[in-house]
Amino acid sequence: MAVLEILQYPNKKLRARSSEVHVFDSTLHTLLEDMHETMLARKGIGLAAIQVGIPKRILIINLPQGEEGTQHPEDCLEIINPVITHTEGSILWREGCLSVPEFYEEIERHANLTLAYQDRHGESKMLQASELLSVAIQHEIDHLNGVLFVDKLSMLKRKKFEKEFKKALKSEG
Ligand code: QAP
Ligand code: CO
Repeated sequence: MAVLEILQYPNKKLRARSSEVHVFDSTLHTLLEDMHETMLARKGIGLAAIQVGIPKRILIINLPQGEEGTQHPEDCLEIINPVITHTEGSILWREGCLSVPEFYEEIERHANLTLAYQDRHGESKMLQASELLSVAIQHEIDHLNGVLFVDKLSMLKRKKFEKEFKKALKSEG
């Protein structure tokens, strides 16, 4: 088990289009486990493989549950080769991203979706998602296509992001 390095904006690798997974072996399982450890260590709820430098269509989501907001590892969704087959409605959600630390902004997403994907053994699965899970799935699938949530901002909010990013760079020295 290992905590991996998370690539941060504006790293160009985050712009890669990730490739489909065809081999469901122990190397994949180790990657999924390392991604999970990395995500929890950084206090994240979702992570795509490209964020740890692996351009494969793999993502994990572990939503907090209950009053305490505990993330139970057994609730972690491991989603491979996802395809959204149906969407409905729209929803605004204040998003963040482990690859864009300390910046949060409202993004419009589909409210509900149906997803076809494969699990760690290559078994085909479907799920229906709404609210936070729906948002998280769309955010992570964007990563598989080289898209970051800040790409979806209006021109005005994008300017705000650029300004905050440059300020953060300076204060790092
Ligand atoms: C994607 O995001 C997401 O800036 C996952 O300093 C976003 O886990 C899914 C994080 C919105 C659903 C809704 C961000 C942690 C974590 C930060 C994350 C930070 C520390 C983001
Ligand atoms: Co992200």
